[in-house]
Amino acid sequence: MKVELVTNVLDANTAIAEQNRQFFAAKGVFVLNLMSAPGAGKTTILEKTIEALKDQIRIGVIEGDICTTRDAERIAALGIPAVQINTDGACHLDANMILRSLQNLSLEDLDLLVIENVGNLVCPAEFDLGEHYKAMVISVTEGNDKPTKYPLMFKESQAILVNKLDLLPYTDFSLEVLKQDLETLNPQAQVFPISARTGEGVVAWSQWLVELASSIKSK
Ligand SMILES: Nc1nc2c(ncn2[C@@H]2O[C@H](COP(=O)(O)OP(=O)(O)OP(=O)(O)O)[C@@H](O)[C@H]2O)c(=O)[nH]1
Ligand SMILES: [Mg+2]
Repeated sequence: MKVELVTNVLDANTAIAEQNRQFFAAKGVFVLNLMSAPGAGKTTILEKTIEALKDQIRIGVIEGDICTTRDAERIAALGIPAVQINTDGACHLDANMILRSLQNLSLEDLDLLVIENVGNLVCPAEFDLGEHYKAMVISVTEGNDKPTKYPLMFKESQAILVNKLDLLPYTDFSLEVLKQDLETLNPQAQVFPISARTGEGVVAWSQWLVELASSIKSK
């Protein structure tokens, strides 16, 4: 009997991710993998996005954290289906965790599924979950050196949200410098300056999501 050797853990992950992607396509759900360093504002951005889009599209959220159900509780409080995955120490989500969590979500009832990954600027970008697009958040308090020091997530993301714009005057962060770095790392990325605190920029970002969710329906 022929034995298939899976050469590494990433190969195994990619195979499950591909299954997830086919499943999402069959259900007509657009899936976004949202990543960032801890505390950049992923959940707060999601809260604002849900407020903006709740009456336009049907959103569901998978929350990934090392421990606690805090983020899923924040999302569920807005009346949105939310599933919490606890990774028990792992610094990223993987495709198998997503596959198992789908038992607790009714994909038929969703247009957009956002997966909030574990707060970490490195590992989550290495693992395909079966999403259609990746997006990441960098907050202005993190410094302009992050794209060049931690390039993978910036390279892999179709959208880059620059959050905490309300704090810009108190930092030395420059949007221009970020855009210059992205010209080398990822010139195709959509950049959305945003403040989840004040709501600035939420409309443009939300509209982008609506267009993606409707594009998958029309396929
Ligand atoms: N001033 C300011 N604070 C913000 C903004 N967005 C988020 N915060 C704050 O930043 C902190 C972290 O926000 P979260 O949304 O929990 O960040 P997160 O990326 O989901 O964090 P993890 O899930 O732990 O990785 C909270 O105290 C938020 O209130 C913003 O636009 N401006
Ligand atoms: Mg969060």
